[in-house]
Amino acid sequence: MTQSLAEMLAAVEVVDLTQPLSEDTPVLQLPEPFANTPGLTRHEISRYDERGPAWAWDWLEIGEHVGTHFDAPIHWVSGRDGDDLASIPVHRLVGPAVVIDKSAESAEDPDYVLTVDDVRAFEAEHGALPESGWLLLRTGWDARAHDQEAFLNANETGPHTPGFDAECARWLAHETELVGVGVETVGTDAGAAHGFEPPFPVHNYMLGAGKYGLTQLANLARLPPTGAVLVAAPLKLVGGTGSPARVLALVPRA
Ligand code: 23J
Ligand code: MN
Repeated sequence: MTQSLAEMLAAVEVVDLTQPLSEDTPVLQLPEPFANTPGLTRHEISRYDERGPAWAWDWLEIGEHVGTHFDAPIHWVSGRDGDDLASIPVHRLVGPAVVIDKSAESAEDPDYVLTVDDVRAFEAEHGALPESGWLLLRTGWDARAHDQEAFLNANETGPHTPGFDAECARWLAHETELVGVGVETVGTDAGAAHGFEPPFPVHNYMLGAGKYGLTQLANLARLPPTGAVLVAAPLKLVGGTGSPARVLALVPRA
């Protein structure tokens, strides 16, 4: 007997992949001479007071690329003719997700980068990467997300956070049917990726191929390697290059 969608949902756990967004949310720090994004600042409009006796509300000052957020193709020069946030077809915001766990490797080496061989090894065990799906890279970096310094992990030589090597980024963009990659770190590229060839290869290749990025994800440890469905909900911001997003996963109950 076929199940209704409502019956199927009853057999699903909803996992929140979103980090809390506040004034304390860590933000990216690009080196000189690049401009940086502000984090969140809230401005009070009223607090049940003479400015609005029965209501509280704020207005927000925030960069597009703050906290758990979505990178649209036009964020990068390679994707400048691609979609802005408002143009993304919504069916591409819901899709199967696989999780590759490199948390042990990343604890050992904060500059750990995923390779094509790593993805091939994952595919040999779990099957091919999903069509119209997401590759989520688990690194354990979510445990640092409450602390800007630990999260960015920078020293004299720059930030040291895990990611993807340039060839893996190119291959995921051009030789797979993925719609995007998601990470637990501050950006989809590794901390040292400004020095990769090309620089910031995940941004360059994925956004250049009309694909997407998700950053600062939480709770990837609660997802199975395969079988979850990801729902990404960025703002429908006209001309937007990115936006804070609520990201959820639907996971079949054991
Ligand atoms: C601009 C330049 C470099 C990077 C980024 C933004 C991001 O990580 C981002 O949030 O898209 S690495
Ligand atoms: Mn971004």
